[in-house]
Amino acid sequence: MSETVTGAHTNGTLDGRSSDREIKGHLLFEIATEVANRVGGIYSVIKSKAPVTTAEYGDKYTLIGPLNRASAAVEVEPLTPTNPELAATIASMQKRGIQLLYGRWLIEGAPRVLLIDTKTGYQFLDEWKSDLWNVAGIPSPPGDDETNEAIVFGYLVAWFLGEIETNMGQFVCHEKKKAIIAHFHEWLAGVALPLTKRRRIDVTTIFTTHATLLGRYLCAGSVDFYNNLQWFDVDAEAGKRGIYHRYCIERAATHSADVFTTVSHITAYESEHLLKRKPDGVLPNGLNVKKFSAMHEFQNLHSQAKEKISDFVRGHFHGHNDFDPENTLYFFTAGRYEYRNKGVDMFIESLARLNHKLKVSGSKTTIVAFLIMPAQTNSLSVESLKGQAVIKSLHDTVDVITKSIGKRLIDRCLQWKDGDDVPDEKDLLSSADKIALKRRLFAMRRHNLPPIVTHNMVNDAEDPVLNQLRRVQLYNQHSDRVKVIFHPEFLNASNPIFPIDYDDFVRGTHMGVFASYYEPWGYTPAECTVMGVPSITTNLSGFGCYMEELIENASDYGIYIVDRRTKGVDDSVNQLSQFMFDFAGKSRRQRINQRNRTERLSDLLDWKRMGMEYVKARQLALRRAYPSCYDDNFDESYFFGGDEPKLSRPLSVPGSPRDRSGLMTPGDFGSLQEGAEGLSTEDYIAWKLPEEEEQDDFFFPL
Ligand code: G6P
Ligand code: 1S3
Repeated sequence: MSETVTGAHTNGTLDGRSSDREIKGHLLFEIATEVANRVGGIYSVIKSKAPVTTAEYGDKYTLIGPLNRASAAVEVEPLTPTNPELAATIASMQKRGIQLLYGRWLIEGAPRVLLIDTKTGYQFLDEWKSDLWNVAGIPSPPGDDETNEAIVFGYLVAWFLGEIETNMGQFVCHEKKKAIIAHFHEWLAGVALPLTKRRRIDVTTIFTTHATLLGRYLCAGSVDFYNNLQWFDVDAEAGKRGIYHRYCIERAATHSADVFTTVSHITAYESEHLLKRKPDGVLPNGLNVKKFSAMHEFQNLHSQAKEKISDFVRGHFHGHNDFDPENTLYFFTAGRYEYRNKGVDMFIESLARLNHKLKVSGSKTTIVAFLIMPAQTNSLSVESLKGQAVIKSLHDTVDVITKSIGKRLIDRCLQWKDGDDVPDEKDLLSSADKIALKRRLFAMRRHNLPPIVTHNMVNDAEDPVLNQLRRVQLYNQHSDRVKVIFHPEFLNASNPIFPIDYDDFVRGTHMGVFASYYEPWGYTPAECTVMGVPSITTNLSGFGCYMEELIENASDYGIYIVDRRTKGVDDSVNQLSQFMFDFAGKSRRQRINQRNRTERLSDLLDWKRMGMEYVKARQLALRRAYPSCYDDNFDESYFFGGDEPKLSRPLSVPGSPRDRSGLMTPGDFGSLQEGAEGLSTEDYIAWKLPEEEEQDDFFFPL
């Protein structure tokens, strides 16, 4: 027997909601496919948010995800549930053959997680597929493993929610009943939403989309996406791309949730047109910001990490180290390999123009530009391995020689008598040392150019990054002021040629460049900011719009925003290369000052501020599901506390970021406070086509 029979629960009201659920002490479940399982940006969201959410909810907060045994083995410590209704629910599902792992996610905040082994639910796949068609009209053609996984996971989550809600009812029937919030992230975790609604499970739901399926697909093609958003025939476009059934899941999740949110205003605008529901609000992504006790600490870390990058660069360019390390800047882009969406096309074209500008201006500065994006590779290339090996041998030989020079110098000094000359350098380097050094120098000779890629690519001839580097002739020639290194694999400290963790790498660079065309939020520039590294982003990314709205003269703070909205491609490329050129002209002192200012923006991105939007979304979900609980006596401070978050203002540039005294949180751009005076859901602040823009639409004085 499948759970479809037992999971349903109604209590007689029209939408299945009881009027006497207790709001205070409610439970929160957050459901995503990336719980204790790193795939992309959603993992960063839930992991970095965990400390603030567990601080608020304690053990009333549980994250639910599919079980990935390999990553759970290192990230999760198994626990026995102490909460009786949770234990009863797990036991009941286990009795029917579903395996679940309950435990503590070993990250800061240590949230409870419930990982469901979806493999144990595949026995019901066919039944669930036909049920999905019957109850929600969602087709599920054969052969789409990702959708099958989403269906099985969705049915198991709905099963769990139905069970726990039933168990809650039984357990607390002599007491007041607690409300339950189920917050779902992204369509892959969204199948449970229409089921929850159809089965009238007594929980209130939030759906947050981190991108739209159609948006991602359309942007990756050659479509003028933003100027045509209103006009797309969404069903037809989804059908043409073979994703109609996935689109149906996403749209059903959007429309079934009590509260629908997304991560930025630009994606809210996109969602309204592509998913046909205007989001109730925006939940921007935050970071778990670690403040140093002294400003110079992060500057020191920059210096140390830069040295690690320089070690790698010396090896990579061996035989061609004809540029001055003191006059070399490290730029980078990183992320999921979406060539057009992540703006890699624009970055490379801009690097070519930057190269030209630096050459004609006679600049002595060299830029080493890294592209860190995982692609299919066979192995590290021999050239890359050799590069690091010859430099390592050089270091080893120089270490031995240095020691023997020291010993010889001591010996010579001990033998010294009055009238003797003071030992000089000819006595120090033996002929054996010279031969050893010569061997190392010969090994460093190279007749080819330093490679532009560190790995052997599976698809070298068709790889878009390599092809564009070839087209613009960025070949690491001696005369080039811009050198390039494509590292088609994420970084980690156990990498044999470039042993550095991503965070250290970012700290050691001078600038991150993220010229995205499709970027609902964009963690990469946000991460740069909290590490005090200036970055370039665009006004088509959620992060770029957010910072542009919040800060006057954002470039003073190391946040450069390329206009990809109103400018043509050529003009945007010129703007990007000009930003990089101007940055390359800064003195070291100017760079240090700018890093200090950038780092001071961290507070703006801290979950301690950003988390307020999640609080508002949950409050709205409860208010919509259980309106009768919100009578005149309801104490709002239960949700919002008494403290107003304050914006810390960098002292070095007066008047910016924009001074907003009083209660100000990022979501005040939009509104999650239904009915609250002065807030409107009418407009997407920071995202408007220019001809529509009106000064009055901004909530805060400019
Ligand atoms: C940090 C260190 C300084 C170092 C500087 C290099 O600020 O504290 O000691 O000189 O980085 O900055 P640069 O922008 O040249 O890498
Ligand atoms: C999405 O991941 P992506 O890189 O595919 O979600 C991220 C987290 O919300 C977001 O930062 C990013 O822009 C989206 O695109």
